[in-house]
Amino acid sequence: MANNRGRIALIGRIGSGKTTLVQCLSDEYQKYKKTQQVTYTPLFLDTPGEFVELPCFRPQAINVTCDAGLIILVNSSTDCQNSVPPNFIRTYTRPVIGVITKIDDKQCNLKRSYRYLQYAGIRENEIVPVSAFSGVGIDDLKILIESVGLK
Ligand SMILES: Nc1nc2c(ncn2[C@@H]2O[C@H](COP(=O)(O)OP(=O)(O)O)[C@@H](O)[C@H]2O)c(=O)[nH]1
Ligand SMILES: [Mg+2]
Repeated sequence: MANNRGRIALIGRIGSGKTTLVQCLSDEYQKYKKTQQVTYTPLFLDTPGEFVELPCFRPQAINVTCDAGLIILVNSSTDCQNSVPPNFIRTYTRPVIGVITKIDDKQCNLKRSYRYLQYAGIRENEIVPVSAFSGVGIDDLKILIESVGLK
């Protein structure tokens, strides 16, 4: 079984921007591809949105990501639905940070995203709003990732 200590795992609803964020952080070409399975790269562990959206898959989500060095819970600022239960991140013994995506979008609602991520148990100062399209916030995210470190 692969050891994920050196990887950053991304979880979040379908379409929240996890794969695009991985590509952006990896400076890869942004090309849309639905994640049907858990995808491993040397630094990232990208998961399908079904993992947090469907309660029956949630144990799977925790299983494959619990030994990651860092977990990023992704929330789209355009998403008016939440499927992450209260204090979900308390299940993890590793650091978890929150990322709010798509802040370039007209439908962006930052306040709602902060509320959802804080409801999941993430502290306000461990949440970064970003746009993978414009690049806004990506440097702040890199700084937060480095300050938290891969534990
Ligand atoms: N406006 C905007 N759209 C984004 C951004 N990041 C991702 N998207 C779009 O959101 C959709 C879902 O992105 P994807 O990365 O596949 O989400 P995933 O299901 O969480 O992996 C795609 O159409 C992306 O182009 C962003 O920063 N801004
Ligand atoms: Mg994906």
